[in-house]
Amino acid sequence: MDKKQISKILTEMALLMEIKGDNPFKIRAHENAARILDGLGENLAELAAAGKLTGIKGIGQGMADKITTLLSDQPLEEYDRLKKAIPAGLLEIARIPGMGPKKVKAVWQELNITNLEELEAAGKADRLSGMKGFGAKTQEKILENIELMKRFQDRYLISEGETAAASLYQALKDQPGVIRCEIAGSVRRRKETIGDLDLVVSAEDRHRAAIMDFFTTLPGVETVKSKGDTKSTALLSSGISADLRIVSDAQFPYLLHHSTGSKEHNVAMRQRAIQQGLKLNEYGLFRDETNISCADEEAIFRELGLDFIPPELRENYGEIEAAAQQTLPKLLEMNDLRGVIHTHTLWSDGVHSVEEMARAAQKLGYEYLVISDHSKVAAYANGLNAERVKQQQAEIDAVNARMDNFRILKSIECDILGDGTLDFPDEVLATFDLVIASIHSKFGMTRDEATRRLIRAMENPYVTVLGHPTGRLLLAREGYAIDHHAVIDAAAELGVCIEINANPRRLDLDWRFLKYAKEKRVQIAISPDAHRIEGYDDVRYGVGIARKGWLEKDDVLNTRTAEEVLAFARKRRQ
Ligand code: DGT
Ligand code: CA
Ligand code: CA
Ligand code: ZN
Repeated sequence: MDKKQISKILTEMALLMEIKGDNPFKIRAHENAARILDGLGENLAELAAAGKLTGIKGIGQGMADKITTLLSDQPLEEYDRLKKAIPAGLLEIARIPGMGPKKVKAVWQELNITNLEELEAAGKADRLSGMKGFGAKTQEKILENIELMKRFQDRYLISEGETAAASLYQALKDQPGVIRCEIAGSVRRRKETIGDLDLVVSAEDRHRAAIMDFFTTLPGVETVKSKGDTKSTALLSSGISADLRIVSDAQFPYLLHHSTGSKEHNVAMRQRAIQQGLKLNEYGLFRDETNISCADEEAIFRELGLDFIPPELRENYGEIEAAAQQTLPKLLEMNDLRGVIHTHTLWSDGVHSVEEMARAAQKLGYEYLVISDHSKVAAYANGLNAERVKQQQAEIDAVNARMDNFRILKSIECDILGDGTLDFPDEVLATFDLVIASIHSKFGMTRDEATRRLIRAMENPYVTVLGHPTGRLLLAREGYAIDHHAVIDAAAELGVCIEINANPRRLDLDWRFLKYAKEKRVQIAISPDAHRIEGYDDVRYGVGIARKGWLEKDDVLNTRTAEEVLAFARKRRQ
């Protein structure tokens, strides 16, 4: 087990204990330990091996023992006991926004509710509203959120899908007999959420059965939904379902293309083939009944008179026409990014200091870091008032003076207030190198109101970047509706950059509007919205979304130098 998995288990244990009604100190200890592991820079296994776990502030002997047990994949008795004592459905209930552990405990003990269905039934029968701490409004909210959860139940974030797919891929690719192996489906297309995993393998016939046996008995497999010589479906313990298909190496490129999708792209490709007197399907590309041999996907596209279409673009959003005219974009790559935009530190709700965040960014090869803690109205996130802004800026100056070939830019994630004005007066805004403006409150607006609120905020000349434009939380909360085109038009006219918030829960601005933004020449920032060093990893999801939106290096603000970013911000202020 790795650090991340252990932290997840400790968090789950804290939740289980809270539902059970355990000692608050014990609960806090588990929560704290999880947080410490998340922020830990060192290698956990090495620390444990050297007996140095108790040297970490906040980790006592008892906790160190638990971590060591989990590290070595031994069963943790206390965890197993908790899981036995608390019905699993209650954990699901605890994920409903508005259902804290206290409420979960109450419905369990007073109404004997142990799963989502029972909770929904109780709500519909108006049995929740009378309970202490609930009320009619809460009941209504809970029912709404159950509705949302049911809708999202069978989908997963790209981060979850990618991790699960990558571990299957790693296991399969070196199996005896495997010639080629690829992840296909929505994960390969870098969709923001995924339904199931699709893996494709080529192998000689005689190896197929053994590869299927291997796949269906992998440690992460909970149940096998179907098993055959050419196709199997396994349900992983994470809840994600995975399809594996095995074909001959000659058929591999066609199957890879087919399984990558999207369905809409495939349909359009098949139509193009028909127009050329050909037939394309998962088994081959045929003229009459003869297969045109293609060594790889590139060859399939070439035979159809097309440039290679990167998987991210395969959504039937005009990619086939562009490939025919050789006008596909040269998509953004990770390496094009020079700086990190939108990060938080200990000054607000982040877990690392200014210097820690800066050194970590430099280590990853970045040239600059835009630190943007929350502004004062965001009290829940320890937002900065004008006085603390001054102190933070002094600290940034000091760290900048200590660092070579790296620069921290001073910024703020300034709240957009209900009327579209900003949380700081212009004199304070002027002290930042750039300003990110975001909505974090008063989501109950009409589409018109939300659009006006965003545009009014962008009209302030100190605003450089519009943060997570819709406030959506994927698979959890619908964003407020906005007129995307009007917001993008305004950004173009005003010279404001819009971010792709790269946190896999957000991925907001949605990729479906990026092509329009690009046509309007709006600059886009790829922002990890990192609250800890590990958060920098999320940039990859943002790059995936940028690529889905046809973005090239020049469309992205943080492919530019720090000086250029400063100039971009300054231009609006003149
Ligand atoms: P997901 O799993 O919902 O996130 O999305 P995908 O795109 O991974 O869809 P999935 O797993 O149902 O199927 C994988 C690919 O197989 C899909 O992207 C395209 C192809 N495919 C599935 N059904 C059809 C179909 O009815 N027609 C065509 N042409 N292709 C299909
Ligand atoms: Ca899929
Ligand atoms: Ca599938
Ligand atoms: Zn934010």
